[in-house]
Amino acid sequence: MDWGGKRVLVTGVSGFVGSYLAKYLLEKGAEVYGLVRKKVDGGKQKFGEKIKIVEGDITNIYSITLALNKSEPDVVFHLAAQSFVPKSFEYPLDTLNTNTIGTANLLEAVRLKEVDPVIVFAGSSDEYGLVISSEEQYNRVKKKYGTMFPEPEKIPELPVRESNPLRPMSPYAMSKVHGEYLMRNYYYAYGLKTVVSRSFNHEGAGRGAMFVTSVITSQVVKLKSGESDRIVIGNVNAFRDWSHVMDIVEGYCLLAEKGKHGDVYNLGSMRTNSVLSYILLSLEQAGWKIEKIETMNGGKTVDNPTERDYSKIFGVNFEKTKVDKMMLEGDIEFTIKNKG
Ligand code: A2R
Repeated sequence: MDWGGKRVLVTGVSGFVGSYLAKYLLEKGAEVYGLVRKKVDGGKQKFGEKIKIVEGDITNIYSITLALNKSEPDVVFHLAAQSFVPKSFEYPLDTLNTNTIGTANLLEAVRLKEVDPVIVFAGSSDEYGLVISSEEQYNRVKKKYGTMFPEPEKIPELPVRESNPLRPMSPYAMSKVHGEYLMRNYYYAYGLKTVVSRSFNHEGAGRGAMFVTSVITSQVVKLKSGESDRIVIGNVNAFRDWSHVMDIVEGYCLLAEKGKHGDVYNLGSMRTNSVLSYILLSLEQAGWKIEKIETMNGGKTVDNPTERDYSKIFGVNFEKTKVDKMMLEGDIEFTIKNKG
């Protein structure tokens, strides 16, 4: 799309992705309006006067209507959300209110105002929730959750396709499923030009400090500066599909241009890596070598895995990394030696 002169409204512009997206669109010549909550001055701080800040709260339909009046957008990127999964367990109603009711407010404001922008919704791969990868896992899951979840059509349910069943496992994921269905329904019911993404993890400078990649990176920095001599982290065996944030930003722009209205698209890298592999890569990049990995809380360990086992398990080649013990559950502590 030629973004030159296009009027774009970005909700969540002060957030991690919103700031990258706004910058990208400004560079492409778009006229960018950013919805920003009153207490925040993020847009101006980051983009000077180039981005047009519109004050508003997604949970308040009147402020969204005002934002639409001011911006008269050709495209809306709807990124505003409570985006942190652990917080959603603590504050499920706030999460639903922001992510689901907030989305309904935006759609309803667009419908009532009779404007006709393309609306791109930042949904999440978390909407898939529980993905069945083996018969054994399926039997365990079925025993635990009964008929609560849709049956798999095939096992393994990999790669994760848009047609996979949605089994949201957190209030955050649930709120995004509802937001997504609202988006798609407003297309079928009212003809609004909505497009939904289910984005897999995306990372880059400026990622919130509480997200796992930032937690790891800040611990590596502390190691480098001598402030600490260890990395402590839980759940290292979770696997993620990581992209750079700019790839996802470009994906959102492609969806605005080419996405089929009322439809849904995965955005991701098609590669998965474990949190442990992320830690090891970060350490390697920073010039450290893992001498030994041991459990802190007596979790199950595997002694002396070969490098081949290691590469197979984590999908990464760590030829230079010597691992004495590999932990399978619980918190772990790394004993680390300088490379030289
Ligand atoms: O917290 P603030 O005031 O800086 O604004 C955040 C905004 N936001 C809201 N904006 C208007 N009304 C609300 N009630 C409201 N609640 C939150 O959403 C911030 O600008 C943005 C969220 O930014 P992050 O937490 O950094 O999310 P990130 O990583 O940029 O993700 C963007 C989207 C989200 O929908 C995620 O759920 C999805 O991509 O993966």
